[in-house]
Amino acid sequence: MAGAGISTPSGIPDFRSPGSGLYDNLQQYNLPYAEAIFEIAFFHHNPKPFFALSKELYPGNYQPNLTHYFVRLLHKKGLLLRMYTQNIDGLERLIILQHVAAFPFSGRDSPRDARGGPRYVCHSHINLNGVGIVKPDIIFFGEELPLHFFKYVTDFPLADLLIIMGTSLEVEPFASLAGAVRASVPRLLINRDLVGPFAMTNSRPRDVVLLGDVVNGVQTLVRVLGWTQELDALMAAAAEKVSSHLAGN
Ligand code: CNA
Repeated sequence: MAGAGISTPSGIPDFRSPGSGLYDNLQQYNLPYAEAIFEIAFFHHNPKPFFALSKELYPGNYQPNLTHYFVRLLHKKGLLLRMYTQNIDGLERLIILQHVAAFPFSGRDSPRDARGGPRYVCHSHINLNGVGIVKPDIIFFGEELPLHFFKYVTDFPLADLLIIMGTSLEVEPFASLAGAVRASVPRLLINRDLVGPFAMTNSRPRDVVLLGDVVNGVQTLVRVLGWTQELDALMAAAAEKVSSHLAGN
């Protein structure tokens, strides 16, 4: 399970980190309150702030970091059942360019998102002063979750390890997925602060926490597993492929 914290090392601000998080830096958009920028009702009323922000996230502006490649390595080793991400930056998609058809990513792939960004589909045409607005295929606050989210019902009981990285576990129903693995299954949190069940008295005996920067945490785990060289090689090869893809070769 992942959140905005896995992309801050790529330079993309998260929501809630004090000072650097988006919620502390939205003054320019003149919003009634910070969350409005991701609310469907507000988007219908005024989509401009969302589009201004999402232009920032346009593919090519940011690159995947070691945490994304770690997920790729898990997949390569046949150890990844599925990645559940809350992120809209598309960096997970960017690392799967070579394996689009095979990666069990909890999203849908289409030729148009091959550059890694969210798909822009004609979900709903909203009539705003006579102008049709195309809504990106991401889930806003206040929208129904897509059907593929509910794969968790069969995925989570099958898991024998749950890794949670870079999320405040504040947003439901995503946050509650952490409780959907079997009680005997170890849960590893790699995050700057204690969140969700890890911060509560109902944490489980097999819970493990690597507090601090997510890249350092993942590097530590990878070192203990003896995978450092393999991850380095994967990153070098993939980064080369990504840059030549973005350059249009
Ligand atoms: P959040 O609520 O902002 O929480 C981020 C968590 O990650 C916090 O606990 C931080 O302490 C932690 N964190 C941040 N940077 C690091 C770091 N370098 N090392 C370790 N821990 C770190 O974000 P969530 O994802 O939990 O909230 C869900 C929202 C955020 C979803 O609706 C997303 O769409 C939305 N979001 C996505 C992006 C993106 O796509 N990159 C950016 C900002 C917000």
